[in-house]
Amino acid sequence: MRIRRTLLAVPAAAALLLATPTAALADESVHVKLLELNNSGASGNATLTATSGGDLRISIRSTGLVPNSPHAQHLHGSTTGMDFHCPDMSADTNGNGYVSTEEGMPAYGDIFVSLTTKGDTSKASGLAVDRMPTADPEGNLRYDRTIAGADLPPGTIEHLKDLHIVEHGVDANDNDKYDLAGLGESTLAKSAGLSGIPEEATDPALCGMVSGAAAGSVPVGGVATGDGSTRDEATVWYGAGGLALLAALGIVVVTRRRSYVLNRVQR
Ligand SMILES: [Cu+2]
Repeated sequence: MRIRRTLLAVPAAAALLLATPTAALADESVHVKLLELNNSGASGNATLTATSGGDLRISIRSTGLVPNSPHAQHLHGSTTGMDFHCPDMSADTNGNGYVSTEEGMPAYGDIFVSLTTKGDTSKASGLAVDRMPTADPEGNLRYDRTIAGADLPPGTIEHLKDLHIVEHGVDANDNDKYDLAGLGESTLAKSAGLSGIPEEATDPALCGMVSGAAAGSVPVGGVATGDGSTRDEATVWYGAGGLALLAALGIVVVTRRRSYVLNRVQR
C-alpha cells in the first residue's frame, strides 16, 4: 500500500513541479471531530490546514455551546512525542462531576497554541477571552484564522497529529451563562490568586484529536529545534460586560508541565 501510494505520488509531484515551479507543495488538511466533554451537549468539526507557505489555517464550526459567551480555545499537546489525548470523565479527580482544565491537563497536555481571533497566539493568551470567539445566541461558534508559520512554535506542522483542539466554557446549571451558581469559583483562577471567576468559564466543553493518515507527516518546512516555550504571564479578560480577569495562566501551566513530567517518570 505504501509503495503503491509512493509510485502514484511521484508523477503527481512531478506534474505539480512542472506546472507551478514556485509552489512545489500543496496545502494539506486534517480533519478534527470535536466531541463533548463534561456532558456539555456541544459538538463540532474543525479543519487544520498546513498551507504550502508553511502557515496553519484553522477552521472550527461548533454547536451547542453556552450562547453569547466567549469560549477560550487552544491547541493542546506538545511536539516532544508525549502521548496526549482527550480525557474522559475518569480525569475528574475531585469528583465534582466535571473535568476541570487542570484535571484534563495530564491527558490533553499543555496549551500549545491559543486560538485567538487576533493578535498573540502563544500560551500566554490562553485565557485572553476578549480575543476568543463568542458563541451566537443559538450557541453556534464559527472560527477561521490563519496563523503565520513564523508565529507557530517550532515543529507545529510536523507534529499536527500530536495536537488536539479544546474549547472551554460549560453551563452546569443550564441558565445560558457562566455564573458562580453553576460550579462555584474557577480553581484555575483561584490558584492564580483570583477570586470570583466561575468554574463554568474555564472547564472544557469540547475536545478533538487529529485523525487521518497524513496528519503529522505533512512535508512543510524544515527540522524543528528547541521547544520555543516561554514563561509569559497571561493576560485574561472575562465577561461580556468588560469585566477584566487577569491570571498568570502561563506560570500555572509551566509549573504543571514540570510536575506532569515528574509524575510520568514515577509511574
Ligand atoms: Cu484549552
